[in-house]
Amino acid sequence: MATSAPAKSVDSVRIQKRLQKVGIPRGMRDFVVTGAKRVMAPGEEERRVSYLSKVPKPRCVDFDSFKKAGAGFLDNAALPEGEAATQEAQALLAELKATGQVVKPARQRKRDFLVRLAGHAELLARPEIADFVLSDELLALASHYLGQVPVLTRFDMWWSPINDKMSESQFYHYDGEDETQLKIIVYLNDVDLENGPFTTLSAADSEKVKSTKVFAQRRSERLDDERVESIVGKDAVVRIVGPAGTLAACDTGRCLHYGSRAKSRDRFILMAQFTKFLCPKALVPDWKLEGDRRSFNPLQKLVLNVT
Ligand SMILES: O=C(O)CCC(=O)C(=O)O
Repeated sequence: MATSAPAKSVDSVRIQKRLQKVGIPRGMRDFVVTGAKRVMAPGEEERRVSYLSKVPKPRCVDFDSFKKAGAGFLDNAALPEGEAATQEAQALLAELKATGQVVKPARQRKRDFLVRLAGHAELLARPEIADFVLSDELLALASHYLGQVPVLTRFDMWWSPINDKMSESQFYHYDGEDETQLKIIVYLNDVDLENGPFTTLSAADSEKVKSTKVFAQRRSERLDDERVESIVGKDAVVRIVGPAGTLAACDTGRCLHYGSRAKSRDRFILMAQFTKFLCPKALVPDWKLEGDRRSFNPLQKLVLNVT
């Protein structure tokens, strides 16, 4: 596979906004963006699909069960890089706290239950963290799950301060970027039922909710617990609780999910998002990796879309 130049892409977020402004419906907008991505990088998606034959199957989940459920814990033993990444991210967090950077930005008053503390540039500059998010095992999971070598579209550290809010992503919802995508979650402190665990339904249970009148057939829909649980029952709810270092993955395009209902203590996480190359609503980011001159292998280059 040629990795001589990063695949060209389009600013899907900007195009989506412009088309929305002039009243183009969602389905048509997605069609236009996907088409534009295809034109800018002919054959790229097909190359990413065929590269899959070179990627071993993941061992950090029972793959067939995971594929069906769309969400679950990852086995730390199969992802040994997770421990060093957690420690390094905790060290970064300690630095941010010591330098007074763990503060709620004034402009983010509405969404102050989930605050971004660090982005991909700071995280990927730390080898222990990059080695985890670009580990063979994690990329095997994301690639086989999505049926192609995906793009790492976001990678951030998030802080969920204690809050008594109930808004936006604290309600059950699907993520809007694509109908399938994969988010990887790493807990940086212990998370129990009181400090806002990431919470999800399986893809099948989500589908049950989606097929009823409760769901208004808009992907941006937010649903309260009562309405959801009246359909699938309380036992269907999967709460990702565990000590610092807990690893989980969720297809937030297929699984209704929520989080950050932090009542007793703050929650700190790393979250990486992998999407298909032609994802209609995610950027193929222009990763700025100047600070990091380590060499990436061909699979990592594809995931980062760098040369
Ligand atoms: O705060 C959380 O745990 C949920 C975040 C979320 O909904 C998302 O990243 O899609």
